Amino acid sequence: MGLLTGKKGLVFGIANDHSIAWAITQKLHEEGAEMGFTHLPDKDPERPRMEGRLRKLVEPLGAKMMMPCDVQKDEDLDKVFAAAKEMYGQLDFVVHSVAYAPIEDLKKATHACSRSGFLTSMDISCYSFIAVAHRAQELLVPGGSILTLTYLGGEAVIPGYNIMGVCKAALESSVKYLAFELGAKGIRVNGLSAGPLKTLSSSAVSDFDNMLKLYGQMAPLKRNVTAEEVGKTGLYLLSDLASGVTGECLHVDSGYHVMAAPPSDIKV
Ligand code: 0WD
Repeated sequence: MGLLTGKKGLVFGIANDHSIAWAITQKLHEEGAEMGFTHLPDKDPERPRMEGRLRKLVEPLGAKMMMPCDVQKDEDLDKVFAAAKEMYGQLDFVVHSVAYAPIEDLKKATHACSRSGFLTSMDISCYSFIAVAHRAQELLVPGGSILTLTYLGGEAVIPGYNIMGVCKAALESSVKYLAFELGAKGIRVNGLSAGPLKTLSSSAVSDFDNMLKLYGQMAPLKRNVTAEEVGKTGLYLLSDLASGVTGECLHVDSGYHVMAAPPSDIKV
C-alpha cells in the first residue's frame, strides 16, 4: 500500500514534462494518489497545445479529470472545483504550482515595474493561491493539505528575480495566514521553496544558467537539486508523514539558503 493509496487531489500548473508540478505528480502517483489536472486554456482551439501536452503526460496515469483553467478567472476556478466535487466528492490535497510575470516587467528593475505588470504578476502568482485555497477548503477532508511552490527570492534579494520576488514574499505570507485560518479544520498549508530547475518559466529569469552554476558551488551539498528531489519533498508535505507540519516553507535547495557568504573556492 502506498502513502497516498485511496487519496484524491487536484494539481494546477503542469505546462510540460519539465514542470515542477509534473515531478511532484509522478511521486504522488507512485504512492497511489488519484489526481485531476488543470492546464492553461489554449488560445487556438484548433491547436490545443497546452491540453495536448498535459494529456500525453497524465492520461497514462489514469487521470479522469483534465480541465482548462485560467487562474485569473473566478468562473474557471469555480468550474474546476465544481467538477472536482462531482468527480471525487472530497479531496485530500491540492497542488498550486503556478506563477507568471509579464516578461517586460520581469526584466525591468523592480522600481520600474508597471502597475499593470505588478497586478498581473500578483494576481497569477499570489492571489490565485488564495482563491484556490478558498475553494479547496470546502472539499478538503480534515488532514487534507495544500501545497504551493516558492523561491528564495521571496525572502532575500536575488538579482534578476525582481517583481517575482515581491510576489513570492506575498505568497509565503499567504501560506502562513491560510495555515492559521484553515488549521482549525485540520487542513495543512505549506510552501516548497525549490532551488533553481530548468523549466519553461525559469527560462524567463535572466542569468538563469549562471544561477545554476552559482548554486552548484555555493550550496553546502555542492550541487543543484533535481526535479525528483523536489517531487519527493512535495510527496512528503502532502502525505501523512508531514501531519504535524503547516505554515512552513521548506527549502529543497541543497542547503543554499543557509549561506550568507560564498565559500573561498568559488569560481563563477
Ligand atoms: O527554478 C524553478 N523552476 C523554480 C520554480 C524554483 C522555485 C520555485 N519555482 C516555482 C515557480 O515560481 C512556480 O510557482 O514553481 C512553480 C512552477 O514553476 P515551473 O514548474 O518552473 O514552471 P512551468 O512549468 O512554466 O509552470 C508554471 C505554470 C505555467 O506555465 P507557462 O510557462 O505556460 O506560463 O503556471 C501556469 C502555466 O501552466 N500558469 C497558469 N495557470 C493558470 N492560469 C497561468 C494562469 N493564468 N499562468 C501561468
